[in-house]
Amino acid sequence: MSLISKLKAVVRQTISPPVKPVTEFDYPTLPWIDKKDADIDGFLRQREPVTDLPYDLVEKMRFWKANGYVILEQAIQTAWVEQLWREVEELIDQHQKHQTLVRVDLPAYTQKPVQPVRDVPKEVLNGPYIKFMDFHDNSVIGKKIMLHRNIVTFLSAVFNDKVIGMQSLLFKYGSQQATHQDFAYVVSEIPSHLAAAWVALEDVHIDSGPLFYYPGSHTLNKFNFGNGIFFNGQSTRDPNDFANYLDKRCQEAGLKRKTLLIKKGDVLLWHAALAHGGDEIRNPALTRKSFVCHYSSDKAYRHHRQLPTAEPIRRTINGADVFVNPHMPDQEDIFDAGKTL
Ligand SMILES: O=C(O)CCC(=O)C(=O)O
Repeated sequence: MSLISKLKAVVRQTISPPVKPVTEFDYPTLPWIDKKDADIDGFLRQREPVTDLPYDLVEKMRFWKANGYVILEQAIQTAWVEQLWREVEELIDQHQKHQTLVRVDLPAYTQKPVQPVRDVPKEVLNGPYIKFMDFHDNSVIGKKIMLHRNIVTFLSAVFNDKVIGMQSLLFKYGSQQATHQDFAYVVSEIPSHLAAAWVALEDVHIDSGPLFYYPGSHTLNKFNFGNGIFFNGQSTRDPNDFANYLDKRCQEAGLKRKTLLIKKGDVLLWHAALAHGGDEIRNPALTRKSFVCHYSSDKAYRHHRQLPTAEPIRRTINGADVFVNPHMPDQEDIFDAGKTL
């Protein structure tokens, strides 16, 4: 590069305006159902009709648009839910053998909250403030639940695209997490192309720290972390500010907080911007076993978040994909009893 071109580049860099922070979802790339004139009946008329669903797709899509969530009752067969939990118990029991990552939100772990389960004592893994991360990588039944037909049929209609399972979390106890919206933390290439499933692995007791959520909150104006709508190292405001903003805005907008008291095998699906969190655990003896999966669309999630430079290896179930964990390919599907279910 000549000296003149170098100088020109420096001048361009100095005078170019700073990148504007993102303060809202980009309207043109919103999932079609989130646009003002979304015609749900027209959309479904143009698609192959889906039969044998345990719910009414049109009715659920209308409900989703208005409320930002749906509940699919008895969407996952009991044998699958029980197999997944047996594997989690085995993971905890035989933790010395396993590399699955776990997030521990306890004071002793603040320096290094994410660790392989083999490095965390069994008593800690068996207690609260624990999130097992991406166990679906290791488990066939985890993948089959994540990409269950009853879930991906609904979400592929919402995105009008192939569904991609992005990540998952497993909980034995309630999270007690403050109110939040997932797009701030789980970011795909098109941030509005995000949805989540909360699969009840047992009946939820009101004192176990159930999930709570604000129906209709998916259309509220977004919180600004000081550097836009995503929480990261440059943010000047934190998750507590986010929670306070959301609780206040929901109250001002007259949105009522609901508590999720669903049964084993039921599923809550929620929108990228539904405000939700984990309620206080009022009885510490009560578990609240649950499997949370996050999804995006094929258009918006092209690469594994931990290796964006490589072409992902895909596993396809019910027309939806999940990517093999590029850092632990030898650990993929080591829990394989789900193959025969
Ligand atoms: O299950 C919970 O208590 C919280 C889960 C949650 O908020 C999330 O994964 O986004």
